[in-house]
Amino acid sequence: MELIDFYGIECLRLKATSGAEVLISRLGGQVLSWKTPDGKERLFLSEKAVFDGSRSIRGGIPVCFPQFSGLGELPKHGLVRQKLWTVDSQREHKEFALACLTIADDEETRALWPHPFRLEVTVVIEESRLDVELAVENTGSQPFAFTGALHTYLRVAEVENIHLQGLQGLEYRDAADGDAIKRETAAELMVDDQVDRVYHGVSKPLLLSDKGENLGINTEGFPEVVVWNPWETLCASLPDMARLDFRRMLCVEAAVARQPVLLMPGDTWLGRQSLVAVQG
Ligand code: TA6
Repeated sequence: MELIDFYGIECLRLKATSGAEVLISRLGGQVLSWKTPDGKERLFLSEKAVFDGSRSIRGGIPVCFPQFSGLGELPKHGLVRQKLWTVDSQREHKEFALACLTIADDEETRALWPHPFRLEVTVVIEESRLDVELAVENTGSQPFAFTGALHTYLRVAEVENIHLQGLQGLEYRDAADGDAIKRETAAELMVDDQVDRVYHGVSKPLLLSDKGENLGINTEGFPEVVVWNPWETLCASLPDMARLDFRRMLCVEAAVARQPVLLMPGDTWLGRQSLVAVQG
């Protein structure tokens, strides 16, 4: 484990003996890079990402809490993406490496959302697998409700060539079509236009195929999966993405969005996303 300076922010680099590597930013408590033992980068991080805290870092795995997207009165995707998290613990043990980052409510968060909380993000790498677990603890004396996500930006060779399996038959809210509720009919989702969908009740692993590379995507605790690609026009309007970056990324997010979680005082909620790279 080493603490390094990455574009001016403190980051934790973890390595496993397999050669797997992960880079986690204290800003946002966000994984920025995940390399499998073959040296291949699996996450998308925009070359135009901003690292000064004035906006969230575009790429990796941003943590959205206590609000997913614009589902409420708070800033989009909540309050913790631009905050400095604390490295709580880390461990490298031969074939696996693990780190825990935490953040709690402060004056700034309470001014917008009056609830005491503690979040813990645990990142584990092992061989060709990355696990990211989000724990949300209600440290106050009143219940609170939240939505949120692990807003994972996957790196793809060419988004028009990807196939995402496992969503067929599921209901989804199409945020790119006036929030219309639809049902997925395709056995494999392909992307050739803007996609912004919240799939409900996802209980089985997904498989992303990208030019002979396969990535298994599994979630626990998070009932929804969000699939997002801004496509050409929206991408061109985002100041922290290059014009053609939409071709190199696909967000497949683990989310709790449709039904907020009601968390009682002293209780902890857990959600996890696991990514497993498998040879094609
Ligand atoms: O999760 C999908 C989404 O909510 C999209 O609607 C899109 O706006 C994306 O997140 C990125 O949001 P951001 O605030 O990071 O630009």
